[in-house]
Amino acid sequence: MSASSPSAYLHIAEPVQAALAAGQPVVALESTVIAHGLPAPINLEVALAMEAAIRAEGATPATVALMDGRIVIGLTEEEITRLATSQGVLKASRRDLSVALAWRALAATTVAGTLACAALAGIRVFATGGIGGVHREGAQSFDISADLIELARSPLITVCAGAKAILDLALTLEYLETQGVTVIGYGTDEFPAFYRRESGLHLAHRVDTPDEVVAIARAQWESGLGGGLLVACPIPAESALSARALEKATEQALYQAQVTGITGAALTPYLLARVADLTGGESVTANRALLLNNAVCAARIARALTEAHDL
Ligand code: PSU
Ligand code: MN
Repeated sequence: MSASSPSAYLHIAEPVQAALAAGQPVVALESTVIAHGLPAPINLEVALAMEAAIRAEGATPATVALMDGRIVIGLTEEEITRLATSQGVLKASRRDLSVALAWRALAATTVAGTLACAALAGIRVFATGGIGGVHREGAQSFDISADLIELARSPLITVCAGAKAILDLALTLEYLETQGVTVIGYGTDEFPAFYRRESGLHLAHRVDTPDEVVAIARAQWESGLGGGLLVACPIPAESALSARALEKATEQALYQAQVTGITGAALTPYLLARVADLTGGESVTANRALLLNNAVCAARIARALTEAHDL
């Protein structure tokens, strides 16, 4: 077998290619949130609204997925619709990427999968909702999302609203530290808890502007240190949910997962669906608000990055 160019497996859509070549801002978006994280039909609406929010900020969105044997960077509206409305879409973390390519499967990329693919395309900024993390009782189950390793590995700035309380947030932060991931609070001193602005967990570093994020990213990359940065941006105050309803739903979802015997890659989508059901429409509205907020924040960082320097 002759060595083949990685570009045979990589399709960068024309608008994304043009923006990258011109040094214009690009924001990568994941697709597991579309296929497995949000219920239909709001999944499609939110995916398109995130792209529109990024364009309104003067950046180019690049939603990532695997289809027809290729990594696609910058899905068309038709391709996003296919992902949002198809049954049996694979959930691709880093370990699944090569298999999905070989099988020519339709696969949505997680944070880890998206980071790995976006890095191949040279994209530097990525917006998601919540990252995966260390599951509760992860010390026994070893269920630690590959997101945490990929955040350390890929040279991107990931903007998230923290992680959901279905996870052990304290262990998640410990593990990010172990992996050497720089975690920065954006306008906050605490690690945000997705639907809620606070978790009670203090962060070592805080910034309040896109330029400050860019200064840190440049220091990290131009010094040769490399790796990724996690920017934790709390949900807007007016969209945040109260603690009590969430705790009950989370406990119940975790209990149901345990008695049903759900583990591995299926666990996060199962818990997300149960919590969404148990909290009703309210949690989905909050989810939408934080995703759009992160898209805007990421677009502003991407803009500041291209204005600062060509990296
Ligand atoms: N958390 C959410 N919504 C999501 C996810 C996490 O609130 O949609 C998705 C992301 O794509 C994340 C993935 O990368 O779940 C983590 O899955 P796992 O725990 O299996 O690594
Ligand atoms: Mn897992």
